[in-house]
Amino acid sequence: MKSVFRRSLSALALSLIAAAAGAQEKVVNVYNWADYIAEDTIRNFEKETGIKVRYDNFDSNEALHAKLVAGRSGYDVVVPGSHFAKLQIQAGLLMKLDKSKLPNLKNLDPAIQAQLAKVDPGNEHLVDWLWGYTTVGINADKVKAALGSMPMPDNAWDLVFKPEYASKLKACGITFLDSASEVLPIALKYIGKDPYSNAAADYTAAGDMLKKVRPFVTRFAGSGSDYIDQMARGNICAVVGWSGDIMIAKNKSAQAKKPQNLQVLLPKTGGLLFFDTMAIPKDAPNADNAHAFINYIMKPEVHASLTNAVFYANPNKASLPFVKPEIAKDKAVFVDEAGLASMIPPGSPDQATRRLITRTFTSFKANR
Ligand code: N2P
Repeated sequence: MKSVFRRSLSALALSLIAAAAGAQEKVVNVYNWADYIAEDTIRNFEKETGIKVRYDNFDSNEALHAKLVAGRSGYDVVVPGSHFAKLQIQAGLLMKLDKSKLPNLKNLDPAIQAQLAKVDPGNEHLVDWLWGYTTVGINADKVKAALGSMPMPDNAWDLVFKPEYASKLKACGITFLDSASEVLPIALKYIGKDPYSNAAADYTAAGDMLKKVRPFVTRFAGSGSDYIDQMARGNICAVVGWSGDIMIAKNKSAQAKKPQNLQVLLPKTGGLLFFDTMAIPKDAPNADNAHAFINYIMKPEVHASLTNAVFYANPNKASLPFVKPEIAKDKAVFVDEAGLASMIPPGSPDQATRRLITRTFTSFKANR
């Protein structure tokens, strides 16, 4: 009896030591956009796998890109837009995925995989997290009141790019995303240029157009700023923002019983489509756990729960039965063919062009 007791005690001690050692190793460091996950995703993953998640947010593709270029970010999973991921693949900053550890890849929609294969041939590095578009969102009641007798423009981008409209909306608030790569392709297309032009003159023209509305832009905001809350509180009239974020704000305002009539518009000259992708940095300290995390996200119920929480479409065909019906049929979330055809596809300008883009945006922001 005694020796059995002793043996079980030492077994207990051993398993405690193993658990402590295991706990030290079983970590995954995830770097993602803010407001882009369900409330229970991390908790459920931790419970199912025993891997602890350290979760941080970045506020733009530019910020994430700079971190990856600098190296040793310490992250195991990052979520760049596919167009930035293309540059990161080319620069050798991302690891090839071990598909034997990603059995749930079978759940993904071949059409989305084909989209991503354009920037990642053979789908070797990237798995889509969610997708959506940068567009103009409005507080319809406030815009109507601010415009008075002026009818809504035919191209919704006029609201934020044309002084006649923007000057009227200034008082109720115009917010732009604080990211050059989000605004410039849209601005170029709006003035009739190639959204990914590499001609300096086109950037001058886009800068001139933007300069005229600069006095009416009340704020620049990144992912993780409080712009969703500000929309939900009715403090923003028009926003150049991300589709799902605008819907999150609408939903929040309804939950707070102060519903704002927020609408995601599909402007004539197009929103800017994005596919945000999970990838593993080359120097990730916990690559196995990163694979476990990516595979977990691709479970049908999990991918559906992300869409249900943040109103972005997911790439997971098998998840559709788990997506709330009102979201599954919402064309602002799962954009239809015509909507997609109107959009600016993601693009990856070369470095010299990226400098032009940044410079144009910086002087727009600084109003000089
Ligand atoms: C943040 C969503 C970011 C999408 N809530 C932009 N890639």
